[in-house]
Amino acid sequence: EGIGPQEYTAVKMQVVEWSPAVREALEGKLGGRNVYLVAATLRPETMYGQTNCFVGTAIKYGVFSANDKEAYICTQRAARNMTFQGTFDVRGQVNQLAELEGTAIVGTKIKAPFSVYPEVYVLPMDNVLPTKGTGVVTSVPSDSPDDYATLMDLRKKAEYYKIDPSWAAFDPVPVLSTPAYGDMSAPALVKQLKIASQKDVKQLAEAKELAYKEGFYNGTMLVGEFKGEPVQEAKNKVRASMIKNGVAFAYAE
Ligand code: A2H
Repeated sequence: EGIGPQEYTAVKMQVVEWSPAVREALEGKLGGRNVYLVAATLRPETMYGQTNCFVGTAIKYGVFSANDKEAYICTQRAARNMTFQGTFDVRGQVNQLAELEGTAIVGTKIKAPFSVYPEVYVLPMDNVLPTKGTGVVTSVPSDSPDDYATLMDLRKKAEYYKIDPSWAAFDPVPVLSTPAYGDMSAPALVKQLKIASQKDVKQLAEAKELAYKEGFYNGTMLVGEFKGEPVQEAKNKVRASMIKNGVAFAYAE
C-alpha cells in the first residue's frame, strides 16, 4: 500500500436468495429494493473466476438505501465513505434500513457479475478486516492465496464452519496465466510455501505479494472480453466494462 488513496472496484453482488436467518430479519424493511452485497477488490481483471463471496463472522453489516430501487450491504464505515463519493441518492446522508451479523448472511445466494459461475454463495472468512474496503470480499481462489486457503479450509471442515458443503463446491478456474505460476497462481503458491490454512497469515502475506506482482507484470488474460491481453492493460478495461454494465462502481479510501 502506497501513499494516497486506494482505488477499489466495488462489485455489486445481487442477492438472489436470502439465508433463512436474514429473510426474517429483513421482513418489511426493504421497501421493495433489490439488495446487493458490495465487495471491494483491487483485482477487477480476476472477476471471471469468482466462486463465492466472503464476510467476516465477527463483523456487523448494514443494509443501506442507495436509492428507491437499490440497497447495499457493507460496513457502516464504508457506507459513510460511499455517501461522500456520491454513491447514494443524497450525498452526505446514510439511510440504514437494517443491521445484519456476518454469520447470518452466510448461505445467502448471490449473483457474481462477470464470473463463469453466475450464482454463488456467501461464506465465512476469519481474516476479513472491518477497517478495510467494504468488509465484503469476493473470492477468486485461482489468484488470491487467502481466498484459496480459506475455501480449502471450508471444504475440509464444513461442519465446524457451519456451512452446507454445496456452498463451497465451485472449483477455482483459470483466469490468467503467468510464466512463474502457470494458470492458477494461488494454488501453486499455497503449495510452494506450504500454507496449510487461512491461519498461516505470515506466509499468506508473502504469497499474496508474489501472486500480485507476477500477475500484474507478467500475466496474460485467459478468459473474457480481453482474452490474450496483458493483465496490465486488461485490468482497467475490465473495470470500465463492469462499471458501464452497472455491476460495479468506483470506491476509494
Ligand atoms: B482482492 P489491500 Cl484475485 N479484509 O480481490 C481483508 N481483505 C480484504 C478486505 C477486508 N476488509 N477488503 C478487500 N480485501 C481483499 C481479489 C483479489 C484480491 C485477488 C488477489 C489478491 C487480492 C479477489 N479476492 O488482494 O490491503 C480483496 O481481495 C491482494 C492485494 O487494500 C482486495 O482485492 O491492498 C484486497 O484484499 C485489498 O487489499
